[in-house]
Formats: sequence, C-alpha cells, structure tokens
Amino acid sequence: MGNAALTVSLIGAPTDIGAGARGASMGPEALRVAGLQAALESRGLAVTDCGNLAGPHNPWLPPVDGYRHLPEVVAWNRTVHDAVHAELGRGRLPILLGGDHCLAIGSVSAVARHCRETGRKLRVLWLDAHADFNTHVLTPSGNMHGMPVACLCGTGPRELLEIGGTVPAINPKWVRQIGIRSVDEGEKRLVHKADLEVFDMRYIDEMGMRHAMELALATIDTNTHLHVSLDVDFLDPDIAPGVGTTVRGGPTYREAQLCMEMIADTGLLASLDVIELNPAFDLRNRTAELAVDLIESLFGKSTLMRK
Ligand SMILES: [Mn+2]
Repeated sequence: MGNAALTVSLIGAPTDIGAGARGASMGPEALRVAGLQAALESRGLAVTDCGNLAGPHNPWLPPVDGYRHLPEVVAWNRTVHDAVHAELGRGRLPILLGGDHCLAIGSVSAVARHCRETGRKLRVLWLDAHADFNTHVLTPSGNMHGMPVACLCGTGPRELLEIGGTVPAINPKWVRQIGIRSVDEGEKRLVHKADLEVFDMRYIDEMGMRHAMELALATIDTNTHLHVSLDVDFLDPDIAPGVGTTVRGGPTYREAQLCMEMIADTGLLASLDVIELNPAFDLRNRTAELAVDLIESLFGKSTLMRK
C-alpha cells in the first residue's frame, strides 16, 4: 500500500485571465516556494514538475458581450486541457497549479475525456465559496472564473464548451459542490435547474463536514476517477487570506483537514486543481503553506492509492 507506484505531475498555469483581481498568475510559484514538491515526495510520491504552461498575457480589458478576455481564456484552457490530458494518458496524477478558476474548464474537460477513453466513472468535488455557475447574461462582471461549472455543464461560449471533445463536457450529476456561501440570485436558479448537488455552509454548519463528505463521496466505487477542484477561497479567510475573492464563514482548519482526509481515505483521487491562490493578497505566503499542508492530507499515508 502507499503511494510508491504513483507519479504526480505538477502543471503550472500562471495566469489571472479569468479573475477580477490580478495576482493569481503568481500562484504556481508560491506553491513551489511553499515546498509542494518536497511535501508530496515525503508522502512517497514520485513528482515531476512539468514547469509552467505558456499563454497570452492579461490585457485587462472590459467585457465584450458579457465575457472578459474570451479569446485569451479559450487559448489558456486549450493549453491546460492538452497538458492535463497528456499526463493522464501517461498514467500520472496531474496537479494543476492555478491560475484562476476558469482553467478548470480545460482541466475537468480533459479528465472527462480521459474517463470516456478508459471507461471510468467521474466524480468532481468542487470545493469553493462560489457556485461558479454564472453566464454572460447573469454575470455582473464578465469575469470568467465565475463560469467554469456552467461551461462544463454546457452553458457558455461554444469555443469553451467544445474543448473536451463532447458537449457538455460533464453531466451535472457527477458534481458535488462543497463550502458554497456566495451565489448570485440568477445563478441560484440555474444551479437548481441543473440539479447540482450542493453542500453549502448552512448544510455544513447544521450537519457537519463529516456528513457532507459522506454524502459527497457516496456511490463512488473502485472504477471512479475522483477529481478535486480546490478553489482556495473555499477556506475561511481567517486562515486563507491569499485569494482575490474572500467570503467570510468558510471551513475552519480542522473542517478543511477532515474534508481532505476523507477524500484521501477513498484512495480514488486521480487529479487535482489548486486554484485562485493569489500571493498579492497573502501574508508571508501563509495561504500557500496552508494549501500545501492540505494537499499533503489529500495524499495522506493511509491512502490506498490506485495503481
Ligand atoms: Mn471558484
């Protein structure tokens, strides 16, 4: 048992192309400085740092037809898709170091494509303060980091919907959202219409993280590919100030640890996004260090890793 046979690939995507504040482009380097590779190696994993992907600069323009930087967002997501898909094809576990959350369109669509090719079921755990289910009609800002779940489920610009080879890239029934506490009114309607399963903070307050995670991880089996999309704003800003979109009332350190440990216990984690870390808002890199700490728990030594 243990992680010995598993190789992890770190893929940096240094961009804030979909965000409302600059700085998530520095996320990959902050995670490296916080010792991510050594932490994973100490868990018995072989780690390959693939370096950073390249893409267009952030032109910092206003939205066009409800989308900010759509051509650049498409370019980045195509690159992310190809890189994540290639690493999965090599039998490796990709960790996407964001970058803002629009990049999950590329990574999750690549994971979905890989699951189609290999006959695996997919479960996506979306750990976030926000539902990220905005559309160009509803969005007040046009920032595309608020739209990835909608795009993955088939609502959004065609160039983004088609990146993973099928439209929609995923079925909303494969998604479990955890930690949600900030959703726009129109967005709320769409989330209900899509029948997304959401464990919001009210649910976690009342039922506890353990119960939420038991349900979020229910009905998976050994043929399930478990993908975690960790938006660092999932965490309470008291412990994780280094994000552009803090929302009060998130999971505490212990709740976050329990969440990670319960995912590790499944032994099914097969790909990961670490997203929206923004060093420009951080204090002495403490949010990056917390993220590394939590990632270590995701790969905990009790994990029964898949071959
Ligand atoms: Mn997000």
